[in-house]
Amino acid sequence: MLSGYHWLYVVAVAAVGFSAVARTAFYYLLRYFTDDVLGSETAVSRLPWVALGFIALALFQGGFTFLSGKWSAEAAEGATRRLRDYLYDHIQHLSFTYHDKTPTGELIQRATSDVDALRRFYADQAIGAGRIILLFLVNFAALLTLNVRLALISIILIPLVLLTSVFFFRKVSQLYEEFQEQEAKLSTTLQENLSGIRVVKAFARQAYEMDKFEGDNFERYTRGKRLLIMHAVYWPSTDILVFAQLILGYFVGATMAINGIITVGTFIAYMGMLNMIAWPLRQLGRLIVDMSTGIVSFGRVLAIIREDREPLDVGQHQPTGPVHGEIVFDRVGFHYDGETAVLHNISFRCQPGQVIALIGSTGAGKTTLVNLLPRFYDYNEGSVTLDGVELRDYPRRYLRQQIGIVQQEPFLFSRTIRENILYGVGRNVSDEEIEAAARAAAIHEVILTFPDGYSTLVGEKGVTLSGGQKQRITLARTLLKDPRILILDDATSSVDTETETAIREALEQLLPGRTTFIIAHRIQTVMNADLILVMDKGNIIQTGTHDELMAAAGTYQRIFNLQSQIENELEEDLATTAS
Ligand code: TTP
Ligand code: MG
Repeated sequence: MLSGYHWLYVVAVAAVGFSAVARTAFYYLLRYFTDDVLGSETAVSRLPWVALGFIALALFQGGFTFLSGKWSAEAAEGATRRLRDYLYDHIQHLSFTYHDKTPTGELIQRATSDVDALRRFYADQAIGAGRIILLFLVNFAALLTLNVRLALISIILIPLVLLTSVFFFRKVSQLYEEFQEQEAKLSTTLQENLSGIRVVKAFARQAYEMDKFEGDNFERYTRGKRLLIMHAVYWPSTDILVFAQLILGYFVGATMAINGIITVGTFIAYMGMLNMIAWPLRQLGRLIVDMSTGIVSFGRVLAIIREDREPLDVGQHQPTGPVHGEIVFDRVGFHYDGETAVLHNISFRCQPGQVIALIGSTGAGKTTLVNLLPRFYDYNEGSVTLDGVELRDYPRRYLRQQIGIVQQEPFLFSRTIRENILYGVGRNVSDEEIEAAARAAAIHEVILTFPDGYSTLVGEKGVTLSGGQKQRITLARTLLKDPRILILDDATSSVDTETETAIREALEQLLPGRTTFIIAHRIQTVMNADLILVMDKGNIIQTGTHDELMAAAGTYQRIFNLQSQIENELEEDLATTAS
């Protein structure tokens, strides 16, 4: 992340070095002033020059401090900007399995708060540490030129200061990690509560949610307090050590000055330099402690980066043209978690252009089955071939381009309706094509009734759509993509029977040549399919066409009878009410 910024860092540290040298030169000038100017006969005429010297040094020091701050900030902001971009990109490329098990709030926390801790590390802590080390080296070298014995006495307690820092560093790292974990938990709770706000309100569970949040928040408070107390203990404990060091140094220095071993000017300069060694080193301790937060955050960000991306373009088979759509499942088995199988022994075949319908109880594995086709997940047993080639050998990007899926839970972005419908296509599309797709999905007329038509914003800042409207827009989105293989996962479940019939008729126009999977609960939706698969508990229990399935006693026939019985009763009811 830092590549390209190394040099900026080097010059920032160099600038810090210059500013440290100016600071030390200041004490030399002070010594010269005390020893050679104050008592001399020409003092008055030399005074302005000395004053000018002090001013020049102050400007020099200030200028370089500014430059190092500017450069290190540029490097830090640049590097973290790159890191944020990279993370965003990386998170989008992680597998379905990863996203299934990682709470969104956790990812948000790591991509924001933790990245910011890293920014502070780059901007303040890394450069601050460089500054302190340089200050120490320059001042210590200067002290050595003043008096070797004094110089050595000045650092006698410094190791203790550093040891204390390391001790606190360990403590703070651990506390900070616990703190960040809890903070992530809080983000997750908040994020989930906001996405589910309608459910919360519908069940009037605000108090329960509040309790849950309060509990987590209290834990965060406790951990935050522990962390701050640890910081609070650090300062006085190192203060004592630094003061002891200063008093020791002053005492020895003063004794030497009284005995005439060093001049008064040297003693004054020595006091200044000693300060410039002792206090910054205490700051270094603090920095080391702060760095622990940067390091912990680094680890948390790295944990995401280390997750393997799901390769989009890798595949032994690199197809050139569009698929035909011949699909063969052969004894396919699949599980999500490595234990409980969700699909068992699934076998069927379909020719290009056929319509396959899946019907069956909820949780039977219908969605799971069709999710294997675009390789959202890879099957664990058996084989699936598409046009005679094992599905695993296809690059994911190709499959996802060729397969259009209307997912069971419709999701629209907070963008305009047009942008939402256009989402799946990378090419330029005319308004006529968009409208044709919307017409086929029986949503065109509805869109026209919105205030801004196709430019109406969806979601938070725009119109709130009904479930059926959303579903039909996602359908239009997939139809516009014009995929060779079309998967409709309960795509008309929230649509009334009349509209569904309209959609089905429009789809029949579009379907020729396309292999289509339709998942539905209504027999009406699936009865025209070339092949109907009846699923239960991860198994295919019946296969055939509508007529074949009706001829045999079984689940399909039972569902059909139940559904027609309900319909008949409904019609009779309506008839009696009307008469
Ligand atoms: P689904 O394949 O989602 O069942 P379904 O589509 O047939 O059901 P519905 O008609 O209600 O849409 O789920 C099959 C089983 O797999 C079910 O027990 C839940 C489990 N499952 C997971 O463990 N992880 C997942 O991501 C999904 C989608 C399902
Ligand atoms: Mg489903």
